[in-house]
Amino acid sequence: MSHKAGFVNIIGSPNVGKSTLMNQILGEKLSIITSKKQTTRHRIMGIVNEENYQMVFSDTPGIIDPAYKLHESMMQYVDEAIKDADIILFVTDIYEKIESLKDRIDRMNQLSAPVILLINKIDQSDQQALEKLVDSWKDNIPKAQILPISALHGLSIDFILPKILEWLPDHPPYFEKDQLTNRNMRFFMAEIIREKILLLYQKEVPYSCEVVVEEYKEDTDIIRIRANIMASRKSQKSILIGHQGNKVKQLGIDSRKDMEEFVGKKVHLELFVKVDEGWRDKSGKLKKYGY
Ligand SMILES: Nc1nc2c(ncn2[C@@H]2O[C@H](COP(=O)(O)OP(=O)(O)OP(=O)(O)O)[C@@H](O)[C@H]2O)c(=O)[nH]1
Ligand SMILES: [Mg+2]
Repeated sequence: MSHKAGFVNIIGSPNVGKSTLMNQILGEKLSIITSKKQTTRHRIMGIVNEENYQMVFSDTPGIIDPAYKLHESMMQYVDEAIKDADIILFVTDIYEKIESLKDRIDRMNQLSAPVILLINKIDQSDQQALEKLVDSWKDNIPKAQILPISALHGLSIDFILPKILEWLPDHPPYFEKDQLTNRNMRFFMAEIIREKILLLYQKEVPYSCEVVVEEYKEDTDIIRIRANIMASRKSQKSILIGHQGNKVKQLGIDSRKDMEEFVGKKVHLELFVKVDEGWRDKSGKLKKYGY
C-alpha cells in the first residue's frame, strides 16, 4: 500500500488566524492564540497521522519587518518553512489589503510548491464583498486553490484536508506514527505562560518577555513546574510583579488552569520574574532561549 507524507506549512501576516487554523485542523490546542500580533514566535509542528498518510503541519510566526534580532530569528523560521514546504497554506483574512502583500505574492507565484490560499474570518464578511475578494486573489495568484474559511468557527475547514491529500507526495512517514508534535512539554508550558502574559499585560511588556521552564517534574498525581519570566528591562519587572505581587499571582492562576487542562493532571506552578537586559537583541541569549 502506498503511503503519503509531507510538510504543510502555514504562513501569513500576524493575526490572520494561522494558529487558530492549525489548532482547528488538529483538534488540539498546540499553538497559543491571542488577539495581539506576534503571538507565535516559533515554528511549531502539529502532525496528523493516518494509516496511509502523515501530514506535518507547521505553524509559523506572522511575517513582519524585523525590529529586533528576535524578529530576525522568527522570520528565519518563516523562510525555512517556505523553502521546505511540500504544500503551502497561505493564510490571509478579509481585512488584509492585497496591495500591501506584493512581495509575498510574487514569492508564492515563483514557488514550485502548490499553494492553498485560505481567506479567513469569513464570519465577519458579507457574500458580495467576499466574492470580489476571491476574484482579486485569483488574479494575483492564479495557481492557488482558494478557500474562504473561518478558522475560529470551523467553517469550510473540512475542505482543506482532502485538498492537501490530493497534493501530498508519496513518501514514507517522517515521524513516528504516534508523534503529534516536534515540541516537548516544557515548551508548551512556557507557551501557556506567554499567552497569559499577552492577555494580562499591556503594550510592550509582553513582547519584552521570554519564559523559561526551569523545572518540570512529574509525580504520581501532580506535576511541579518552576518557570522564570525574563523581562528585558528593570522597569518591566515591577510591572510584571504588580502591586504586592497581585499581577504575577493572577498570571500564575490563569496559567495553571490551562496547564492542568493540557496535561490532564494537577499542576503546582512557581513563577519568578527576572531581568535579562536587552535579551531580544543579543544573539547568544536568543540561542539560549531556543531561537
Ligand atoms: N472573527 C474571527 N476571528 C478569528 C478567526 N480566526 C482567528 N480569529 C481571531 O484572530 C486573532 C488572531 O488569531 P491567531 O490564530 O493568534 O492568529 P495568528 O495568525 O496565529 O497570529 P500571530 O501568531 O500573531 O502571527 C484571535 O483573536 C482569533 O480568535 C475567524 O475565523 N473569525
Ligand atoms: Mg500564531
